[in-house]
Amino acid sequence: MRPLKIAILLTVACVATCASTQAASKGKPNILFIVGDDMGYSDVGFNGCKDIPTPNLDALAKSGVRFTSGYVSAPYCSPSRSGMLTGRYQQRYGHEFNPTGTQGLPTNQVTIANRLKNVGYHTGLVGKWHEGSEPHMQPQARGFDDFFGFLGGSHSYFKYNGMLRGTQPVSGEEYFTDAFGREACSYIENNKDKPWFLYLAFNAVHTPMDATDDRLKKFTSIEDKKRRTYAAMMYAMDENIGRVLNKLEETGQTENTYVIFFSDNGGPVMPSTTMNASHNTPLRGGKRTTLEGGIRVPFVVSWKNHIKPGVYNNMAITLDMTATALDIAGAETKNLDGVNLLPYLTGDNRGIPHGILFWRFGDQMAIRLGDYKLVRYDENADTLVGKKLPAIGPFLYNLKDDIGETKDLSKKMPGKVKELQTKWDEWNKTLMKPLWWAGPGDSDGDPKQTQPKKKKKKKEPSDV
Ligand SMILES: [Ca+2]
Repeated sequence: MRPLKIAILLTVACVATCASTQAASKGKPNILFIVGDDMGYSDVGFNGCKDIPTPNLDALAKSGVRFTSGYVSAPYCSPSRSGMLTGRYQQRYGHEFNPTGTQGLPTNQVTIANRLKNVGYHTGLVGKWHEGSEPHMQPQARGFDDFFGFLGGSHSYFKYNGMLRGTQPVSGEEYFTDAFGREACSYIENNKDKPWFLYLAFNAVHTPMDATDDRLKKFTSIEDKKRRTYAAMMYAMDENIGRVLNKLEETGQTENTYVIFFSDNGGPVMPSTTMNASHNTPLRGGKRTTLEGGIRVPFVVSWKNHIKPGVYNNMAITLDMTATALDIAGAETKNLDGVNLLPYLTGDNRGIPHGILFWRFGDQMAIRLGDYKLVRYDENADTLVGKKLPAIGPFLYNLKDDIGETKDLSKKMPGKVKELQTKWDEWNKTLMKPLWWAGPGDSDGDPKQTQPKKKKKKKEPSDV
């Protein structure tokens, strides 16, 4: 075939494809996922926080639905974010623990970015990835058109070593949380004429405890230095969420944007975790446990004029946020564990999204059936010895009467224990063995360990 003819055919094919993509994407809502890192359950105003103002998050919650039983699928960073990205329980594909070295979100899984891109969305990630640092596992190999951020699980908020735009290093001096807010605003402005998906993945308020002086000065009344720094870090994230929501308003996109917010796990309050002075009150336990403090998180869905503002008390999980987004975008929804929440929030469906939810994290487990929860958890949550201990239990709690998991009912209600254990065992049979295990020094994303192509030279501390 002659070159001119090939060129004409290619042009015709491209025009046809572009036209079909444009037609498929016309009128679709934008999708904005905002994720906080290691936030305490009660460290936002809408969950009762008194010493740290979060006016912008509170406004977001007020504009939409605040969930009182909103859960993540894992009690720490990478697997929790992985479940959200695929809309599936991450133990189904072996991603039960944080990756190190060449590990990452298995490439046989499709992400929400892949699925949305297939129906004409422009896709972007700003912030923390933590799903693999190898070239074939980086954001732009997993469905994201744009990427600005870092690949590991945590990072200094001031040092740009490891910050990337696409695959290229970026230098700068701006505080990371501000840089992420600015980048998110640019993304929203630049893509206003087409449907877009933005995963705004803050590393705030994960360690290291880095804050700007101007914000620290606002919290001199907080005596505990770590809590003061945490407050300044939270305030910075809240400010930047405000900038992003304002940008939606300025560009006339608020009514056409489905927004969600959650923290990727509960506040780390147990020695040997990345303790940041967060509070999970009234929940017990925290990050790295299957107690409520590890898995029940601040959780908001907002879509102006589509979702009536309110409070939702039935169980939901982050996998649902993904399923909802895919459904409203007209994207493929096969093989998901999440369900579309919209019919439940609008009242079109008077049932409940989930009668039952499950967790597995090594030898820890949990199942919630209605108000009852059966749980095995790391004994370090009780002993606070500062190292992982074998899981103890099972214990049975009625969360309706006992949200703090203080009154074990397992001896009084052996039938309920058996019922929940049997259901959990059935679910467990559908899971894979983990593709990798948490290492003895699982440092939860220490930047020294997760920089691309940088080999670990010495044992990392477990509390970074
Ligand atoms: Ca986290």
